[in-house]
Amino acid sequence: MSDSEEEESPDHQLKLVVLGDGTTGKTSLATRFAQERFGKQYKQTIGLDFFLRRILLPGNLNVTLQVWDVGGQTIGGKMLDKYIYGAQGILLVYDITNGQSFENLEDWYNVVKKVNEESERQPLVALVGNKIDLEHIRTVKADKHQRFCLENNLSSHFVSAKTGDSVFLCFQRIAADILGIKLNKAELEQSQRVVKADIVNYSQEPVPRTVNPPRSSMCAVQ
Ligand SMILES: Nc1nc2c(ncn2[C@@H]2O[C@H](COP(=O)(O)OP(=O)(O)OP(=O)(O)O)[C@@H](O)[C@H]2O)c(=O)[nH]1
Ligand SMILES: [Mg+2]
Repeated sequence: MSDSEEEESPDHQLKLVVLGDGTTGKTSLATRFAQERFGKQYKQTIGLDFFLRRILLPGNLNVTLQVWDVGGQTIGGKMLDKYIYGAQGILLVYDITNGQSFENLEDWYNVVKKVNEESERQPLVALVGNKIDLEHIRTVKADKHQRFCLENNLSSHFVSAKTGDSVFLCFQRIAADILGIKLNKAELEQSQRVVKADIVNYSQEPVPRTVNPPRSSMCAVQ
């Protein structure tokens, strides 16, 4: 097979939906992953934002991750079910320094379960403890996190959107798990380094804030 043929291997597309209370760092995580940036200033997400990044998994597999960054205020709203529908992966995000944000994940998870009640294929659900740079003021104990994972069969992640610690690894592991690909130690170590290649700058600055995403964006999702 020639190089050009190899490059043309079809992309996989995965829809990942990021859920959790306001200020837990969902937008920061998505921005860190897709654009290698972090902003200290908080700008509430109204409705939904989109981010996109292509990654390469073992076996020369190109995977485009569509990250649906859902505003924390959407819980209880009419649109939330629609945002979650069709996701292959769900990231349940809490702030390790905010116990309430962990307790409230139960509500977010219940919505996910309800939306997928009737569907044959269940999304992979990941529990993501963010802000591990603030370990010294952690209030949610790691064993609580682990118990929630075990009880619900969730994949477990601790990250910092601020420092970038384990953020790429988190998205890479989720994508690999969804596609049934095993990552070896070298690949996991590689992803711990800051990877700047292959960034698809989908959300240009300033990041658009849309209550109802444009139809074209919605239709792009399979
Ligand atoms: N120290 C620290 N601060 C963080 C981290 N991630 C996010 N923040 C800060 O937390 C605040 C909220 O971050 P956002 O990413 O906007 O939170 P969000 O979950 O998107 O909030 P909503 O859009 O309201 O749902 C911002 O001031 C961020 O700078 C982190 O890993 N460490
Ligand atoms: Mg946000």
